[in-house]
Amino acid sequence: MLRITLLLFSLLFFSYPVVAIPTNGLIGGWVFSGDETDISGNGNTGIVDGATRTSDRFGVSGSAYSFDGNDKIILPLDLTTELNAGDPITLSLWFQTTSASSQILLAGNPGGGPDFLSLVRSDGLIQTRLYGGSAGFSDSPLNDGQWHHMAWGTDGSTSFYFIDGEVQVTAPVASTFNREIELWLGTRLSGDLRYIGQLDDVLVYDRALSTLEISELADNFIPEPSSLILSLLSLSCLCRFGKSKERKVM
Ligand SMILES: [Ca+2]
Ligand SMILES: [Ca+2]
Repeated sequence: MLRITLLLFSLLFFSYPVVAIPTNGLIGGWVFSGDETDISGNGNTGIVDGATRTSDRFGVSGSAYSFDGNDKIILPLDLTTELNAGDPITLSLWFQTTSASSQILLAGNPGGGPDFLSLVRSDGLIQTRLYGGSAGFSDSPLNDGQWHHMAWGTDGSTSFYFIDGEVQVTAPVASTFNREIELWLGTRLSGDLRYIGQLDDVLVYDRALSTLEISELADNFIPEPSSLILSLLSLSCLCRFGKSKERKVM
């Protein structure tokens, strides 16, 4: 009975991702698990305009959003009340695209400025900007139709940029600064650079996440079928071992 319970628990635990979202400093979070609630508790529910629900990277239906080139989602997080000029910030999201033209994943300053921007370019590289300066480019094209995690930000003086938990080329953060009243997914207010692809699990922090935290965010959200099998096998072996040990003692 114990063995069956453990196996059922193991199946449940390992077949679904280990959700390890750091909550310290989380000022906005949208994981789209059935709705657009802000999981930070700040109440900034996302406003969907045209984007449609789709399966996330685990195949769970209705847990991510698809953009067809005519859509956006507004995340009404008012950074003018959350941040002072030059404060640390981390932005994190997942995307999946095959786009081969310049398109916006996320844009702050929806009036057209470059702050808090992430953009897929025609060469498939993902460019980020932060506080008006370039935070860098991805090391390689990422418009391969696979889900990728990206996180970028600054500790207040040095910018950072990670793809799938690996550090990318970074650039100094510019001194210019605009705090945004909302962030947009899929386009700018001007309506240009509309995104075609999927987006999911957008997180905003008022601090710089550590390299370990970013790596864990990327890893813990990647389903690993091989480790699932290994885990089940090792658990099964452990149960067998425990059973035979019990017999010996008796
Ligand atoms: Ca999701
Ligand atoms: Ca649409």
